[in-house]
Amino acid sequence: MAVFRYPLSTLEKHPHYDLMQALDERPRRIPSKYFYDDRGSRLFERITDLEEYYPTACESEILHRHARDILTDCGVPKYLNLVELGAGDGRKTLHLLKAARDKGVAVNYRPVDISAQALDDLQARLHESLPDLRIEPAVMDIEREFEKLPIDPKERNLVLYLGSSLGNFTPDEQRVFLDSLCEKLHSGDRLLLGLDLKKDPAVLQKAYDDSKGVTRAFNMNLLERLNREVHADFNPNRFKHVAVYNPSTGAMESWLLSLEEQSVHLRNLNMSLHLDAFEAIHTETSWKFSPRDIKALAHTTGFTRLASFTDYRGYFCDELWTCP
Ligand code: AVJ
Repeated sequence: MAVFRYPLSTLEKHPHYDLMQALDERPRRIPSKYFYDDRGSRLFERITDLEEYYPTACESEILHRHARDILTDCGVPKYLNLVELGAGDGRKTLHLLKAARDKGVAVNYRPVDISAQALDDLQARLHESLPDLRIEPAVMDIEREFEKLPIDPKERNLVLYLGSSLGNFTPDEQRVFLDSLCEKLHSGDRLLLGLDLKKDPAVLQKAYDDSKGVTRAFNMNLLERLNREVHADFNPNRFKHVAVYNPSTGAMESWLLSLEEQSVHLRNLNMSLHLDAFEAIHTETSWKFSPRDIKALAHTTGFTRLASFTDYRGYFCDELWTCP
């Protein structure tokens, strides 16, 4: 389970503690946050440009269409501390930033991301469209540095957690995360939460195994990253990208399946893996949500739902919540 608390134990402070633990579990895992090194973040941006990866287009449509409504539902404050978790390239957020400018809301935009490269790209891009924007990026692993989130106790906060990134946590982790966030926010602060809705698995399948192979490359990059970062000797050709919908959990799952029996050595971690033929390493679960799931999630974590916005196909939704 991800941490979301502080201080970390001595063991947890090891930079690859979570990775070593996960590789030792059965089924073996690589934590999903490892996708987002600089190369992985760029690959993810290419995914978001794919026709088949609908979530980004849907959420962009929602934010474009409803940016003003969202600010109205935030009470159109004079000043807004806008914290974005896992901001990535920030393209969707531009709609909200422009609406704030047009409404005279002074925004301090504080994008948080695990990739420094992604934040540099974002800053350069935003500087072109909104040269006067006040922006304070922060490189951060929100699982391990939750207490460092740049929430301002003296100002109105709007936290953005878009793209259904929450869906990469297990349901238990989702609740713990939202509980902790609600506790950290003040009465009247807002959360805009992007959630991918349950839908025909055929649509999901194409989104997570696209015809150009970008998602495959994104998944394989995990192995290449470990080769670079901890001097492992994975041979990506000996693995297969597998993306499947699990109807019993209502989630998409991504795996790296070993095509043969093999041993892999991770030199800097002092660790060897023996993989059987067709043994699979779990790399990501992308939970999908039903309207009932969403209601329950808000209810059990102490948030009040203010509004829900969806795209024309009804594939995705952005939920605006507040803490009492
Ligand atoms: C945007 C991080 C939630 O699960 O859909 C895209 C990442 N993985 N294609 C998702 C992802 C494979 C993604 N998140």
